[in-house]
Amino acid sequence: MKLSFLLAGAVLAVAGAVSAAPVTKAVATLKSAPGGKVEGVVTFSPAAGGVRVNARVTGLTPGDHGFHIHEFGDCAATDFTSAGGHFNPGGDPHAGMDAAARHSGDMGNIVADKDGVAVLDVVDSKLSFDGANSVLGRGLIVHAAADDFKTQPTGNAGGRVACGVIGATKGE
Ligand SMILES: [Cu+2]
Ligand SMILES: [Zn+2]
Repeated sequence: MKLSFLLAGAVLAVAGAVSAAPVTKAVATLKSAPGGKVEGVVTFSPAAGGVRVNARVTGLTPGDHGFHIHEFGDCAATDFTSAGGHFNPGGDPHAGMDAAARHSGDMGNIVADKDGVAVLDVVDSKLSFDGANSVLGRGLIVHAAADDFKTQPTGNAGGRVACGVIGATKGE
């Protein structure tokens, strides 16, 4: 009786230690809005001065597409409005990625080539894997149109053509 109780406690302690390990890598797998054919994978990994964001998105119309982290990791609504507005824990205005004051989720535009393929490799200084700026559990949205970096609070980037939930993944 006493031994089994101790063993159960040890198992719980080990499970707790595992779940407390810091997350250092995350991924969002994008799904298309109904009728679209946008697909993609966005990965998040540690980098000096922030979080490295790598994306490869296909099935886009050629040109610029607003690319943001949104507040909620909820892609349930068919128009993806369930993901909420731009991820903005600092209460800043919407802007481009090089602006000093911007939403933490403002990553500018991805640019699709003539085949509809866009790739991105940036380090975002406003993102992290913990605390108020943690990407975990947030939403990743690709828009139909270009982000103009000015219009508040959306960048006037149009509808939402793809959505993904940013989840923890196994580190290296
Ligand atoms: Cu957006
Ligand atoms: Zn924004």
